[in-house]
Amino acid sequence: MRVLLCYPSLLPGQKPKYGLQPLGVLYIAALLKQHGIEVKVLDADVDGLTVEEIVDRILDWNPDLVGFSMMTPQLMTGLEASSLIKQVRPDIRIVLGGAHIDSTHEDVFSMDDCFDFAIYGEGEFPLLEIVQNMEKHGTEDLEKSLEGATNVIYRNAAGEVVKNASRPFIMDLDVFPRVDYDMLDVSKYSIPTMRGKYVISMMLSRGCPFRCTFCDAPQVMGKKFRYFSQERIMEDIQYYKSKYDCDNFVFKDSTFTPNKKWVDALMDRFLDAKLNIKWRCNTRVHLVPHPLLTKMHEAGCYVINFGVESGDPQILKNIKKEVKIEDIYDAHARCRQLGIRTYATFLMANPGETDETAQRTIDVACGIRPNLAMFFVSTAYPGTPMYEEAVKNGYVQERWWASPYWESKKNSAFELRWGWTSKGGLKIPGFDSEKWQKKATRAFYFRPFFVWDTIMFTLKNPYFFRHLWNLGKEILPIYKIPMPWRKSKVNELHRKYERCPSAPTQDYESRAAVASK
Ligand code: B12
Ligand code: SF4
Repeated sequence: MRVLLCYPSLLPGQKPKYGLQPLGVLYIAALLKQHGIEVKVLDADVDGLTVEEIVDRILDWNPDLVGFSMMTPQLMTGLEASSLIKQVRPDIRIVLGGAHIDSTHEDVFSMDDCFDFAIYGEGEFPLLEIVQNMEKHGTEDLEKSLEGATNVIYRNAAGEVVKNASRPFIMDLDVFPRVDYDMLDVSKYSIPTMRGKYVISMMLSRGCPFRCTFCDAPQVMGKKFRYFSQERIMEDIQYYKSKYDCDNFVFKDSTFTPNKKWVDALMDRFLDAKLNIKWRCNTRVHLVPHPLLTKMHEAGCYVINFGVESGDPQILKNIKKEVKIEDIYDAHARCRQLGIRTYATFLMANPGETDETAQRTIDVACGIRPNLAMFFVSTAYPGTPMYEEAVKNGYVQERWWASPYWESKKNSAFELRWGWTSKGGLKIPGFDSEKWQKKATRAFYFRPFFVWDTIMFTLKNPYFFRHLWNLGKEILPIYKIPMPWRKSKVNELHRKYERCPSAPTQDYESRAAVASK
């Protein structure tokens, strides 16, 4: 059995400057490989592949089963690629999985029939079970392979959508084999907040117990924290460090520090082993007490991404962020004092947002002086409490993801990629989110302190010049500064995808002929 797992492009045809390894498909691939199954991973996003290029690469490898991993922005691209594959090679089985499926389950079956089945929740063991069944029974008799498999949704012979029983989340993450980054080209993965030509991303835990209304993470990975053992974490880091000659790591855990004792013990291990790595994590401002933060810094913590979201206490309440404005200031000040760099993310257009609350967010963003900041529009991702609220109040269209994701044809690639105009962005009456995003970005990045601080940092750390250049090139087009040397294919591509995903798109007959040879 040959299985190809694809992470579709977020913005087809537009190669991003930055990216992180897609861990979902890598974990599934690692387990399949451990069981002797031939498996390939295609990260179409990091290469900015168009849908046709994705299909070409998949057909070239001639798999028996293709899996598409989908966050909501990747849904249409995944469906479109599935539809093209099915036109040419209806015998190839197609499975969908990922955050969008984890939160919407059978919904996708009402959108299209260009795929064979979907898996919700943690995909490793359910997919392994099905692939092993397929090895026994062949891929033709699909129902036989899916019968009794957990977390699977499919159409039976009568055309009814069947959802099998689910399995609980895996509590002991050590059962998962180590991810093999050789399945991708490690050198393609970097982010602007980190040093080094490339980074290795890892997830040391899964799950998040917090209740932020805009976030899909608790739906995707559950509300309970689950960990890899610290012995395993140490082995993996040391292995990757020496194998890839890389000392820059990104810990993608939803929230890194809620269990302070656990982190404290892990930091002791980092220090005892003289790991000497630089790493980045995500956490909340009230979860970094000073002794722990100091130890994290000593153990190589280079950047923390704080989800600040808003500078207005009532908005923070509305979105159930449950942090205080004092904590936001305090955490950033202590990081600066210790020399930990900070990246703060904000949401605009939250329920209750007004010009005054947005101005407060800008004031806080500039006041806390993070090293980088990003201002997103609150998006009603399916399955989140924010989605329910937004539909009820008419802030978004119900099932907005069933039509093309991108809202406008006029935006830059940066704006599209980061959801400035997605259909799921909240439209709060009387609030112009695009105007405020631009205002906030300008207020933050054109501040004398930011400019001075960044110049000084870049002089001491010349590696940052490359990122500064890239970020400048991404951010400046937002203000419509003419950049004649910069060609954008985005508008054109956009128009192309504004149609039903299963509509035939181009003549694939010649390819069919090639495939049948
Ligand atoms: C790290 C991360 C990122 C990183 C890296 C993305 C990457 N290449 O991996 C960055 C920072 C770039 C990112 C960005 C975005 N992200 Co993000 N991200 C995450 C985060 C924190 C962890 C993802 C992860 O690596 N998980 C670990 C692996 C093991 O789990 P997994 O991916 O869920 O995969 C499992 C299952 O889903 C399933 N599965 C996955 N794929 C497949 C495929 C098949 C065939 C099968 C059968 C099963 C299956 O099995 C996997 C293994 O158990 C999650 C939150 C969370 N804690 O889950 C959000 C999350 C996935 N992101 C989310 C979103 C929306 C985004 C953005 C689109 C937001 C935006 N502003 O537009 C951006 C855009 C992406 C971009 N521009 O590149 C949402 C997705 C919600 C949704 N319904 O789509 C999440 C859930 C957080 C949230 N905000 O609610 N993200
Ligand atoms: S935003 Fe962060 S803390 Fe809040 S629920 Fe999502 S992952 Fe958890």
